[in-house]
Amino acid sequence: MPSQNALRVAVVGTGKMGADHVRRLQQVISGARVTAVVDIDAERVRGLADGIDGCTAYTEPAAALAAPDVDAVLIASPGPAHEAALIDALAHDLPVLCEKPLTPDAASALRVLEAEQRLGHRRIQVGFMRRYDVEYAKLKRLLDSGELGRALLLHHRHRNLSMPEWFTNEMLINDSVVHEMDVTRWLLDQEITAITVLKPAPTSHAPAGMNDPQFVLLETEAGALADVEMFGHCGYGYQVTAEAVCERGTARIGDEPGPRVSVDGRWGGRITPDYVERFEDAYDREVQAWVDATRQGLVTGPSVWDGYAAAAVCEAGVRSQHEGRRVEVDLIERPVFYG
Ligand code: ISE
Repeated sequence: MPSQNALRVAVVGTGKMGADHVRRLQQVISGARVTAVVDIDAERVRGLADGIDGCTAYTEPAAALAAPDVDAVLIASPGPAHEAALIDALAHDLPVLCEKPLTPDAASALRVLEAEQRLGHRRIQVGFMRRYDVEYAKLKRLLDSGELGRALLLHHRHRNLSMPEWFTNEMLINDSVVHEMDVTRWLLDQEITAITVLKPAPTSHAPAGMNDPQFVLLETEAGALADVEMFGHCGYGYQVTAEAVCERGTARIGDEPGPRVSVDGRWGGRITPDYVERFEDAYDREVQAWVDATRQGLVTGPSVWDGYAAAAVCEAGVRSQHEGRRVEVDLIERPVFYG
């Protein structure tokens, strides 16, 4: 909850995710308050700022980032706007939590990677919030413990009720499957080396021209495989699951968040409608961790390297989507700076 010497945050981009982060920072997170909101939609941003004590509305990120009452930045604008805001935040040496994707392509992600290295210390955390989901975190600990042996396969399912009408085929990779790219790298501690995107006959519920669902195959440096069913218009709810197949056993998450209700001769449960609700706790934990670390002068969580590596896989994925073939991922060597 906002307090006197709380971290003063500028939220850049106040669409669905940005507005939810403003609410979160004001009402859920301790040690932070929102002092600036930025959006090209002047009316929307003024409306938001009017409801928050000591908060100024801006239509340009640069003006907010230069404001004397801003200590840190949360970027939730569309991916193509991230690079300029990130470079500007680094120029002001401001701590950043940047929603995924870091940037929409590998070249721009590389420019951010180089800018942060030039600054000489980490400042940016990338918003791969699934790492903060309780079940994903348990799966990570289980795999790291070695109890199940070496991981051989990951099966991911990523289903959305529907997609906004401006959502494109490429965004199914860049904005949606990017999560599975990150969790695959993170769960297995391996880079992804190649990707194949397959396009089965589309559902009649997808807009004309959209290949939905898509089936994505990721290959990793140690020879594990991960498959992703990406379904943007499943029509019944938001569902994200993962299963690891290892040498001595398997582990599945995301199936049944509960409660499992038995009534009237049947059993079942509720399916969340969207990611804001399904991953609400993960977002809370992610933003609280960022605020806590920032107040201690630390940077934790997914790094610009993680954002760049995912962007490189996305780029190869979009090429595979267009060319209908397996594409190898072109990744620079990991700089010592990123450990
Ligand atoms: C959205 O941008 C997200 O990040 C969600 O987690 C994902 O499930 C959805 O497909 C994306 O559009």
